[in-house]
Amino acid sequence: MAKSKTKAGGWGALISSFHFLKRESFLKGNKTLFRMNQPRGFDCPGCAWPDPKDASVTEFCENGVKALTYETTSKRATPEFFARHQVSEMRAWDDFTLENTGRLTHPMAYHAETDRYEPIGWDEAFTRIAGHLRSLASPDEAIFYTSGRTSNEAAFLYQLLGRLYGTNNFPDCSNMCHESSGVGMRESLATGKGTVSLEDFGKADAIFIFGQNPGTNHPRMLTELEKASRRGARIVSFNPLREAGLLNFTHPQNAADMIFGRSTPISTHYYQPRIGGDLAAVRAMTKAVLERAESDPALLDRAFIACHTHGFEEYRRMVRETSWDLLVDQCGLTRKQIEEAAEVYCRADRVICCWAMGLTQHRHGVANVQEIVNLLLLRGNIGRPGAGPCPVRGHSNVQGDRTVGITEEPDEAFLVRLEKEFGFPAPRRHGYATVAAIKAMAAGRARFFLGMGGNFASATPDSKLTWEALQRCDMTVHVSTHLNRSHVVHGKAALILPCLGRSEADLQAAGRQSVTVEDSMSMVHASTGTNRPASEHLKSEPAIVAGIGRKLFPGGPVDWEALVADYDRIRERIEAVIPGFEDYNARIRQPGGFQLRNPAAHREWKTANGRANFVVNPLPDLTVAPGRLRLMTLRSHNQYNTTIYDSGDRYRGITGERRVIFLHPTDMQERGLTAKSSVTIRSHAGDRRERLASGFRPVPYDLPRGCAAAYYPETNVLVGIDEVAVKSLTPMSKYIEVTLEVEG
Ligand SMILES: Nc1nc2c(c(=O)[nH]1)N[C@H]1C(S)=C(S)[C@@H](COP(=O)(O)OP(=O)(O)OC[C@H]3O[C@@H](n4cnc5c(=O)[nH]c(N)nc54)[C@H](O)[C@@H]3O)O[C@H]1N2
Ligand SMILES: Nc1nc2c(c(=O)[nH]1)N[C@H]1C(S)=C(S)[C@@H](COP(=O)(O)OP(=O)(O)OC[C@H]3O[C@@H](n4cnc5c(=O)[nH]c(N)nc54)[C@H](O)[C@@H]3O)O[C@H]1N2
Ligand SMILES: [Mo]
Repeated sequence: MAKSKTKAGGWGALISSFHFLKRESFLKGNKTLFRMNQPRGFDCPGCAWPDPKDASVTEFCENGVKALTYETTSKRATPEFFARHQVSEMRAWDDFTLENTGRLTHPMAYHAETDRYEPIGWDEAFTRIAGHLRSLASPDEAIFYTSGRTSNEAAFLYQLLGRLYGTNNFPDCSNMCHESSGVGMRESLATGKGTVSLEDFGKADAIFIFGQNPGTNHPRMLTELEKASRRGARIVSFNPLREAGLLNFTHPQNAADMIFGRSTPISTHYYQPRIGGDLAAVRAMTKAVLERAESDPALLDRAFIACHTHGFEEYRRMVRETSWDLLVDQCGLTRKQIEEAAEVYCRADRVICCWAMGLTQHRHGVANVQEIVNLLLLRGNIGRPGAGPCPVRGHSNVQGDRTVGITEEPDEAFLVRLEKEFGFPAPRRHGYATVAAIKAMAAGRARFFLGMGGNFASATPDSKLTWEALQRCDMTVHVSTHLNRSHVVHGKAALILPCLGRSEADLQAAGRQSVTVEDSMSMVHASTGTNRPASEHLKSEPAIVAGIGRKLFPGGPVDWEALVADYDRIRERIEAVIPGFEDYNARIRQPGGFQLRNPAAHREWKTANGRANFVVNPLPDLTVAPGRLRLMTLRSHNQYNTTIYDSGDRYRGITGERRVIFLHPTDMQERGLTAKSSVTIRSHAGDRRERLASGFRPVPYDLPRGCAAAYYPETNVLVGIDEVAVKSLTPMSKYIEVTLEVEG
């Protein structure tokens, strides 16, 4: 078995942090790190975990250090670099090599004759973009993608640009991420966001964590879990893998614990369901709760159910009619384990349920989320201190981007306010989400792609098809900080527009600007970069949008120049269009910012029936043909999505490689595989197209039989384009049916 770690943090985290600080030539005496997540500093460009009110000067984590050193690296991808390498050559490089060339320094345009990117002036770049957009037969032939690092200010201007132009084609990374949470919770509770805040973690008696690996992806969450564990709260993890960060934690900034090698146990209970088994597992828990309540009626919050909810009787009937055998068989846990988890749930007065990609990226991702809400509703665990649903977001401003209008399905009230504020007719037809955008480009129905951050080519499913789709476009444009796959798999014309990173000073006509972001718990706060920009030719994201806007709509209803001169003006317009941003400019100047009000957190239900809904969903069909495995694709400890910081995965005992597939030892034996074999993974999507990924080394691991895991984005070639979640259309990155073929 791979020697996975049983604890996170500690010296390993500290040593690794220093390694990255050194590797990226983080300057001596550089104070940048101490401005991260501070009231007057900038927000960590890593995850969306909130900053505590009393942030210590070292409110960062190992992976935050990686995210920051990645941005502040001394390496540069200059015009001289691009002159040395043809694009067809770079296309053969892996993702690490591409990004490791460092920060982009100049706007670059692709030249087909030389197969090279060559420098282009900003003005000329904006003119070309406007020219291409004008040449399209319909505004719906253009696609405006957003990744979740984009600030509120940039995102608001960006959606304004696209809607002025006439389309709602705003796919974003959220379509591949927490869309199932948003869709599920909106139907149940009329909010797409979690209802808990950081203080609630200090009050919960039990915290359930489904399908999330906080040790790697939200390391600062471990601080809250550590505190909760120390005061005796129960922490219950549901994860097919035993993840180090969910087992034990040593805070690298706690000197005594570091010196004496002490760690705090995190999970009091650890259950390893089969991949995709969570709906059955949670339903089995609600079945156990409902059965207990027959002899102990006080177990249910009957007053809450009666006054605040709808659909309880129907839900109870459905659960009663679902057999234990079916539930136990589908989730792969024993009835005893389920009863135990239900016991923890019933004994706790205040319960928080957290989740991330292990729940959302399934065909039944929306149902997974709704079942967790059903569980919470049974005992009134929402809208009171220490309790509630907590989808833990990914990108640092993915939630804010949605709040300020990045969505392919805008609601009517928003469009009406936008029209009134800016005096133009906004388009009504819903746009493409990510998967629809790929299909539209592949079919030639969309011919222009603009990416505001992110790495569309690597992050999306069905890589081969996605690459063909991008290459069919007349023009692809990327606003980026680093070279990535999306720049080398490009349209007939292609531009790279280099932008400032979060840690860099953003100087505009009115002086240094701050942007704002919204974290996982709806806190909106300012982020002010202070570093010298990586190159004098960089522009901020808002300035780039404004540059395009000026060329595309000269004399139009928006004074782009004035808005970008002083971001307070952008915030004034956000305030006018989006409810909840009253006194925006004043409130972000208070330390810590302000929290957007979530009615569901106050037991105000804005659903059509005015109640919180128990939603009944059928169990999915999770049978796989004999010999097949269920493969989940996940993140190593050394990557940020498609950005690979380094090979290896310390917590899972992997060094120096990424093309590994984690398997149950018996599954390996049955296939005659050893840790020295090399296998090709073949996926079996519904459309029966051939999808292969080769050169993977099997690694024996502690996970259930029939389950397998490998890293993203190397395995995105295996995700079929039509393998998406019901209702949210999120690609099923955690459930790919595969077989293995021995190579050589
Ligand atoms: N350092 C770092 N931080 C990050 C990111 C990063 O790449 N690097 N990415 C950011 C982004 S955009 C996001 S969305 C988040 C992602 O944060 P996570 O959701 O934690 O990321 P994944 O690596 O996809 O891990 C999913 C977890 O779900 C488990 N899992 C998989 N399938 C199932 C299942 O069927 N049931 C259950 N119960 N568990 C399952 C896996 O074993 C794994 O522990 O992190 C954010 N933060
Ligand atoms: N198989 C599989 N696929 C997945 C997932 C999975 O678990 N499995 N997870 C999905 C999830 S949860 C997500 S969120 C998506 C992520 O999808 P994306 O958000 O599209 O991808 P990232 O890898 O985060 O984007 C990295 C690029 O962003 C650029 N960048 C970095 N910082 C900045 C900045 O400040 N400004 C700008 N303009 N650009 C910047 C850099 O050029 C870098 O190359 O991937 C999804 N794809
Ligand atoms: Mo994400």
